[in-house]
Parts: sequence; C-alpha cells; structure tokens
Amino acid sequence: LKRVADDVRSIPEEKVPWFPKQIKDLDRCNLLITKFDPDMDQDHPGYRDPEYRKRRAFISELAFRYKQGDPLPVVEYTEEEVATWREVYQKLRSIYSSLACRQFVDGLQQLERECGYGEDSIPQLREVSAFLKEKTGFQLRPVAGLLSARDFLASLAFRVFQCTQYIRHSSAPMHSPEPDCCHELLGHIPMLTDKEFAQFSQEIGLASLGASDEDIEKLSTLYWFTVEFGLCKQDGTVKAYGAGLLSSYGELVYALSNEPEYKPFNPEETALQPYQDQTYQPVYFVSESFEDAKIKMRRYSATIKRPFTVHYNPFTCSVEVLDQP
Ligand code: TIH
Ligand code: FE2
Repeated sequence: LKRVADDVRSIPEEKVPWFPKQIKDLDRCNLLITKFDPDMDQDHPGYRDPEYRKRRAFISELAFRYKQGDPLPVVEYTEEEVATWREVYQKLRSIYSSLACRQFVDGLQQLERECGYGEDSIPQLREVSAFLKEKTGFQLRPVAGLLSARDFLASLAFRVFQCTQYIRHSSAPMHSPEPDCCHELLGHIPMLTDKEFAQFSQEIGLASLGASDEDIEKLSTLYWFTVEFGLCKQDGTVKAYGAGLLSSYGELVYALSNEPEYKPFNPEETALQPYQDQTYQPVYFVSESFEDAKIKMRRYSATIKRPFTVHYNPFTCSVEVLDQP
C-alpha cells in the first residue's frame, strides 16, 4: 500500500503547455486577440468605415494563408494608405533625432539608405525581412492582427517577428491602440537591426517557451514595458527605445514630457505593474542602458521555474529541450 502511495506521489504534477520546437511549428502559433479589431470594437476609428474593414479582411487573408517558408506577401498599397504612411513618417521623423535612442536612429538611417525606407512608399515585409536577416538573423512573418502573448513571445525564440501588414485608419494617424504596419515598420524594425536588442528579444522568447500562464503574464508585462514602451538613459538624457512610443507621435512626445510617472526598470516590480492598452501609459520604466536591461532580464528569466531547459540551435532553427536532472 505504501509503495502505491509513493508511486502516485512521484508522478510529476506540472503539465507543460505545448510550445513550438521548430520554426515550422510557428504555423500553429496563430491565436488572435480580437478586442481592437475594427469588426469587433465599436471605438475603432474604422468600425463605421466598410471600405476600411473590407481592406483589412483582404490583408488578413494573406496572413491566414501564410505558411513558414512561403515568400512574404506583397501588398499593393492604395494612395490613401500611402498618404497615411507619409503623414506618420514625416511627423515622427522630425522628432526622432531628439527623442529616440541612438540604436534606433542608426537603424532607421540604415533602412533609409539600404532598404528603401522613406515617406513616399510603405516598405514591403519581403524586402525588410531579407535586410534584417542579414543584420541580426531576425525574419518577419505576416500576422492578421494582435496575437496572444504566448504565441507572439514564442516566435521571438526563433528570431521571428510577427508583423501586421494593414495600416491604421486615416482619421487617427498619431496613435493606434492596435499594432499596424506603421508600428511594425517604424517602431520595431529599426530596433531589430541592433544585435544587442535582437539578442534581448530572443531571450524573452526563449524564457516564455512552455512557461505557466502566470509566468507568461509576467513576461508579457515585461515585454510591454521594455520592447513596447521602454525608456533608457543615454549620455545623461532619457530616450525612447520602445516600439509603441516610436510609432506614435502623440505618445512619444507625451512619454518624454515629464508629465507621466517614471520608475527605474526592475523586472521583479515591473512584471507586476498593471498596464494600459487603450491609450497612453500612466507610467514608464527607465533603464540605465540597454546592457543593464538585458542583464536584469536575464537574471529574472533564470528565476522562472520550468522542469526543463531550452537551448536554441541556430543551424537547425530549432529548440533543444533538456530535462532538468
Ligand atoms: N500605440 C502604438 C501606435 O500608435 O503606433 C501601437 C501599439 C503599441 C503597442 C501595442 S499597439
Ligand atoms: Fe509591437
């Protein structure tokens, strides 16, 4: 009797959530969150614009059909879409040199010189992905909208960045509560040309694989306050490196205006900060430098309990899973 009881007790309790082991498995990481979708959200500026919604449905379809390894879809943007892009680009471009971090400005300059970035056309994911691949090994994958945190973070483990391809509604160019191509191309891509930032992003992804729902919630909060809304010190002043700031003229100006609250970046605390996804953040976290954010994140990730360790094999683009002894 005693033996039976002991056997029962030795059965491992933890159920590890499924996670992708090979880059191909990202085809299954496609759970969308529809709360900001123009078909669902009455406050979306496109909700009452049937033309806009039809266009969104068409571009979403390209992402739904996409399989890992397919050539990235090319979208022929309309004049109205390019006009929105131009407005966003011009406004933001005029404040980057004073408000964006050095790595961002360098990345954007490279993209302008070597990858066709400019106000006259919306860069195509296909071209941008090829460029990034050479710089930092990151590649892009089209996505139809806002992804669940677990699926989004998992793709980072493979140096895959999921990008929306539609553009925000022309009536609200200075801020959008959901990601769009302005957010991806202007907010994220310049940062992803930086080796250290690319490494930082992949490490968050690797820490998320097979993590509990509770740990995913904390990691996505950390992602939110760093990759999306992070500030860092540089040569004695505070600059933006978060993509959610760098793609929103309204929030970028606000975040560095001294009006909101600022707290030092500290993963244990930052992971528990409730966040705002409808409008501007009431609080931003400032790190001493990138290097500092990376070291602190790494230390934090090591405290996440998982009954295994993961190792990324760049030759096979797969994750090797080792049981914890
Ligand atoms: N608010 C950003 C913008 O206007 O570009 C977009 C997003 C950032 C984070 C989530 S959605
Ligand atoms: Fe984003």
